[in-house]
Amino acid sequence: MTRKVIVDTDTGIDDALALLFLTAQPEVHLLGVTAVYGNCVIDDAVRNIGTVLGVAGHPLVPVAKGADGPLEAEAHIAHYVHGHDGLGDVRLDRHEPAVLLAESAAEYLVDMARANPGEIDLLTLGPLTNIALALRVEPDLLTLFRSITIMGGSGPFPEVGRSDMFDANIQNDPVAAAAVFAAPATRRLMVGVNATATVITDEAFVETLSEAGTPTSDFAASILAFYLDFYKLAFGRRVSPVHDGLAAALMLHPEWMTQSVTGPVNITDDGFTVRARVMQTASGAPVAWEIDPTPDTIAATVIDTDAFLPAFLDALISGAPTA
Ligand SMILES: [Ca+2]
Repeated sequence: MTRKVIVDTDTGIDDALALLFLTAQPEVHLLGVTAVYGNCVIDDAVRNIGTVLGVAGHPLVPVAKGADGPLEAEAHIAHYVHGHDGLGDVRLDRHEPAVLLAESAAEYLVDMARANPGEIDLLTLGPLTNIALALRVEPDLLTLFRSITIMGGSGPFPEVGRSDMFDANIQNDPVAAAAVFAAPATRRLMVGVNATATVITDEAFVETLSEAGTPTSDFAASILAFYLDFYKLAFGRRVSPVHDGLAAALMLHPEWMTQSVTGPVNITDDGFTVRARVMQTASGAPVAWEIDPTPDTIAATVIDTDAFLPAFLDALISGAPTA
């Protein structure tokens, strides 16, 4: 079965890998890509999409430019994570998309959803600003899409004494996130940092990519090296979580999510960090306050890493299937 997919991305390093993974899947028809600020500034996000689509062998996929900052407050650009250009500062030959649409990302999302009701899977890999802007135009946007898969959020509350990784996509635009998690949706899947933090690539993974020597694996290895250098300060070793690649994979393969929880998601701000959480404790009990009863979101909690990682590696090596 063909899967029609639109990706909204702030095209940093793990976003690039997610796009390479998707374009390597024979069943995926990538209809378009929308750009948002986040891992880098918006113009770099657009340029990085053009560059990655070129490497992936899909240079003619349409691209729409979106928001350059959150609905409220200032953008925080993650240069220290993804390099100044968003792709680890290793490419000198980045280029604009061959097909850059005149309409905005939000307009494109509304038009595509209305023209293809129930047919398109939407994958979001950055702050949710473009989706929130589209919801202002079309409040039923997420019921017109076949599904929305969100890289972002933190799952249910953790066990006492444990904490989750930084939830950048939610922290960057909590107002937009609140709108997206409150909207009616056909199927809404949260692939949060609670899940992505458990799936890592390491130096051996990068070495296997380098040794394969294909256009996509060489590119993936070069940008992943930068990412591993950032995360060494978090873990003391050169590894990185597969945030966006895992979200792309779970959109296509929900069976690689061996456990999940389902319930309303609210935005929490403890004064230190902002997150999107399923309003449940780690043991599934209700939280200790009155919640906003938003419609259900499925949140991934346990991943079949043994199924996902080899498929991810294979896709980054093989690249797009030749017709
Ligand atoms: Ca991203």
